[in-house]
Amino acid sequence: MRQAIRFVVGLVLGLALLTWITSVLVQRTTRNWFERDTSLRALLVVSGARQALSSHWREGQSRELRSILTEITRDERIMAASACNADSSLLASTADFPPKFSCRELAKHVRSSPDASIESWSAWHQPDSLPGGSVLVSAIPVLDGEQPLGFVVLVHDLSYAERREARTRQFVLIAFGFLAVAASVITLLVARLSWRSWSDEIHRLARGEAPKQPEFRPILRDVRELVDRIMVEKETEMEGGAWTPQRLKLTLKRHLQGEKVVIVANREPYVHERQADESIRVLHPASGLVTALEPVMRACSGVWIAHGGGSADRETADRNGRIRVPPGEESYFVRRVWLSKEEESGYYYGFSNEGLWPLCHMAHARPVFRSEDWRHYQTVNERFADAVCEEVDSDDPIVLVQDYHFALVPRLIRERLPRATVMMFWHIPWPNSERLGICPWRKEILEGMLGSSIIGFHTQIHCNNFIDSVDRFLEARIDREQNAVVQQGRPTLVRPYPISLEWPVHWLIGGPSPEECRSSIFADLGLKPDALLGVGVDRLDYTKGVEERFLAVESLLERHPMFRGRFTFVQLAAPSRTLIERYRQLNESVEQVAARINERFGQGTYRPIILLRSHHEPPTVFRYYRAADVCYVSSLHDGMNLVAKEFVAARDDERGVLVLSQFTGAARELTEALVVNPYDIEEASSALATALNMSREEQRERMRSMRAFLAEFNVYRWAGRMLVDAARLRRRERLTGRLAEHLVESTSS
Ligand code: ADQ
Repeated sequence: MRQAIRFVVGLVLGLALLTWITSVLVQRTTRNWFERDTSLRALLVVSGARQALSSHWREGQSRELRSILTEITRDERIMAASACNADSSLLASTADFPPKFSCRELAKHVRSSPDASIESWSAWHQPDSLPGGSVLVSAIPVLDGEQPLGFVVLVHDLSYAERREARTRQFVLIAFGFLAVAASVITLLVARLSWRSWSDEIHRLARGEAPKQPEFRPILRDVRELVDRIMVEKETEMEGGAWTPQRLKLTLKRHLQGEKVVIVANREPYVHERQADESIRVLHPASGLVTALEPVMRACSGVWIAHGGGSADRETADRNGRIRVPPGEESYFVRRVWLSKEEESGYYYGFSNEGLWPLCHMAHARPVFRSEDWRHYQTVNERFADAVCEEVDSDDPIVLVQDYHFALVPRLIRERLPRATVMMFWHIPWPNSERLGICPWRKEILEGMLGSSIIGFHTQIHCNNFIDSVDRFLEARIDREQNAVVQQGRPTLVRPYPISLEWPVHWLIGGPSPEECRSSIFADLGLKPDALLGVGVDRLDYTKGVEERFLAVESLLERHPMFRGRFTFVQLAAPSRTLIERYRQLNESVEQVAARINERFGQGTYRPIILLRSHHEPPTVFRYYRAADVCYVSSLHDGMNLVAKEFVAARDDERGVLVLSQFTGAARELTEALVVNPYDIEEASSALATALNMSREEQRERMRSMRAFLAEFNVYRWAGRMLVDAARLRRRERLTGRLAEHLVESTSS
């Protein structure tokens, strides 16, 4: 609009200049015409009276000449006339002839012809002015045969020409003024109309509606991206950059109209277990997934659908399997799905953990695929999809499907609720396509996952592996620019969302100080005050590299005798998947390795490795983190690994060193850790030695930097980014839906 106004101002100024030039030209041209007409008229008048004039002139009859001149001035445009002799003397003149035009003066002009001879006399006309206005003076020679008698002077009134010029100028001005106004109004009107239609279209696009004018379609994506970016920037500005539960709630409200979130996960966040004394205890399972998602759920509310596996789960839930959690806070529901022993065995232990888990982790365990397990996996996935449909209260719910236990659920939900926003997060690595080829049901798994709107992995490498797998095994279009897989026109975005922890971790609030933790843990473990403590916290899983970790401790004591008798490594190991043979073997071998090393380097009550093989509740786990000098995470392959992040989060005293396997997703983010190859036992043991010898200054610097990273990149940001992306996609899908409807309508009409 401002541009249109600028244009109009320019237009008016231009027209004003044009008007001025035009009026000057018009004035000159009309003046020339008038002068020429008047001169011609003078010649006609004089030649008409020539005979009478010359006869009286010859006789010198000035009275008669005067009356002829008076007769001539009856013409209303001839004001006065005179007759001048050839010698420039006045012969006769009308009464009011202006003395200004004397014969002598005029004779100069009349004779100003090149040879200045009397024969060359010719008519002369010159504009001049009198007090009453401008006049044209004409001097026309009068001849008697060849003999010049003198000349007649006529003074023509040109004021009428001036009046006409003024009127013409007025007309020109009015015409141009009208033109300027009309052009300005039209310009402003056109600008306004097109601005309105543009802004209407932009509003429609921003609201996610289909554009009315087809030419707007190409800019649809640009506008949408711009709007999204502005919204995200605005949000970041408003919230000062930090992601908190409140901000996550706000984001959910703003982007998803506060709709409730449905989570589908195998593991429930609160397990009710009946104890030996018949009392019921609530346990927090040792699971990275639960650690990350539980704070998100507390912030968002909604329903968490999970397998009810606790011995007292049934009796604590209502008849629909629902229970409000967290105990005492009750901000969301857990909906428990009951599975038979066979189902649990086939779906969970069999296909998920003997098939998919080793398939996705490069930890040299051979995947086992049984048709029986696959059938259970399909049935259980259907059961969970049914549970989702029972729990949702709209036809376009937001469902977060978690992990490799539910690869088929996204498609099953999509079939039942086509408008749902389904996000699948795969918490473990995704193998390369060659490795995925081992799985007999790779196509079904990929198809199942592609029912999602967004599929998230911890790292870009896993996203790339997934897209390559789709490219290799399915008929689908890969949109490399968008990192999306498109099937039947519907895209599934594939994005990295590195998972993290709540910040601050609520288990630490009001808990004991690092000094208190250290003294109580030292007392519990019977350590000397000058002892050095290393800690490892894991589910007992072969991917976590616990054996390699113990071997690194052994190598440390072997190569650095100064630590013998002084360094103790405590391993909290939660038994996991113990029904699987490979895990039973692991339990045994870990125990054996620890015993062998303790045998080799133990003295008196000193044991270099303390293996605490049981589940520990989070407050205990955090006490260990806070008491330790070093934490060693030695995973052979790990999607992210939250233990590494928990250790950093626990150290608000900025002490302690993290030694971290390069094969964890966390190693890409916690770059100030001592990053090692856990297979390289010597390198790992050197890193342990470096950690134990590290100055407090260096420990502080490294810890401070990692803590700053975790404070910013916390789990609320993780969930927020995913949900904002989901909201964006939802708007896009709604828009595409409307666009499709619009296109159908316009083609049918
Ligand atoms: P997990 O393999 O379960 O998760 P991880 O990220 O290491 O693993 O988290 C384990 C969680 O269990 C931590 O919160 C830890 O405190 C807890 N824990 C471990 N041992 C315990 C014990 N003995 N007693 C009590 N609690 C214990 C999967 C992927 C990971 C990914 C997470 C989250 O394998 O790569 O980081 O999901 O996406």
